[in-house]
Amino acid sequence: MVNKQKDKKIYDLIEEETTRQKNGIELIPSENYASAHVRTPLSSAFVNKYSEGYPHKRYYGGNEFVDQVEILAQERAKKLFGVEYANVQPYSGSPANFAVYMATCKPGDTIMGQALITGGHLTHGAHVSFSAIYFNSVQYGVMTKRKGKDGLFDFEEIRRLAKKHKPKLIWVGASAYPLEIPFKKFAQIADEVGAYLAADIAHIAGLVVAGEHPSPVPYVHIVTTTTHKTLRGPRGGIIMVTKKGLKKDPELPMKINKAIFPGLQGGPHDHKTAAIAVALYEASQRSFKTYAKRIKANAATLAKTLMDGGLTLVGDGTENHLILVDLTTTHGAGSGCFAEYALDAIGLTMNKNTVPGEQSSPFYPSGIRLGTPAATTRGMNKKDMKFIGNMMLHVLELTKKYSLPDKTERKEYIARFKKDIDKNKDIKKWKGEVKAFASPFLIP
Ligand code: DSN
Repeated sequence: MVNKQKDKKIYDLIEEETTRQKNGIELIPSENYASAHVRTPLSSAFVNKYSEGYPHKRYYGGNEFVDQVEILAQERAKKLFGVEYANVQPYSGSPANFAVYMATCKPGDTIMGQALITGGHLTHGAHVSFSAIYFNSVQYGVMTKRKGKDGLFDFEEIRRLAKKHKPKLIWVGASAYPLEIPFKKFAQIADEVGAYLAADIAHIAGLVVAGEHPSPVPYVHIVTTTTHKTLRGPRGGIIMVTKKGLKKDPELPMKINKAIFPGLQGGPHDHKTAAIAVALYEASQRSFKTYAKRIKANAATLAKTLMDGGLTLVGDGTENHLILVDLTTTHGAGSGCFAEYALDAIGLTMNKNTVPGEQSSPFYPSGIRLGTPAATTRGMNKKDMKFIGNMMLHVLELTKKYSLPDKTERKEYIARFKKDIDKNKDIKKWKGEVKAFASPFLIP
């Protein structure tokens, strides 16, 4: 606890953020609430330590307990995900992915990943990221309509691109994809062209370990994840190598270790490693399986409520924790920014997002992305999802009258829109209702 007398400014900001979280409902699908057990190591004595290197091979003294913590985290990750090797030092998901590039490619090599605008991640080859600046990035997209078991993936096109460009590394895994990912299909293509296949399961890791989403482990060579999304740990990352990965390249673990340190990072954040170990323990418990099941059941109910209310969902629903609302036909291209602002104004936090076939731009996208991991952690159930869905429908009815103007008029128009929303009587009333509804649900 920050002492109010010693640093009132930070004390007050923490109080305000705590109140914001309590009175609203967190629906950003990549956010969650870590338990008190997970949060405790973050302010433990491990926060004071430096430990460059790996267990029993450090560049600093005094690491006998850090070593045990890191080995415990590695072992728990290996057991939980069913992999041969785990590096628990990445500061987060992007550095984890950077290290995978360093371990498998040379600058200039060709890599392939799902385009950001269609739900992929920045680090899978988006033109503004290191992954396209230092590598030759080929991007695959998704279709606007699902194709049976393939979801939104067009495997003919992905295979064609892979055969044409012969990437060294292919990424599978997304930040805004509402359907199950058919890892086996990606593996067939990667194997045909001799590429490394890396699954970035940051969003779905919690579902995977609970058996609520098929695991990529039998099919891919490398798995990366963040630890703070559905996995419900502290902010951090893990890189893993599967049996198949070891078979392709027995030196992969060594290459990944070297890529993380000294290639990319300095001292690992040992306090966080301890928290990751606790989170992995929690995720191995039976209660976590129940939690993951409920995340999906809640997402399905919320998706149905929104569709029954006339909204269009990418993939016609959800098969995981995430929902992507495509507002293009109902509200107009670029209307995600109005939706995000107005929903936030009543305490429903989610993010504007591009949609497959995007007709606007990443800063003024045509969709909103939401999910149920955090609300489920607070104990909300299917009935509560109906309340959230109906509140969203009210707000989105109200934002229908706003549409994104030309670039020249945007600044003034959006400023006027925000003023309208801030003084709107219905918004104020709904904000009160969301607060009354949400505040009794405890945050761990
Ligand atoms: N920022 C994360 C997300 O929201 O999905 C991806 O890294």
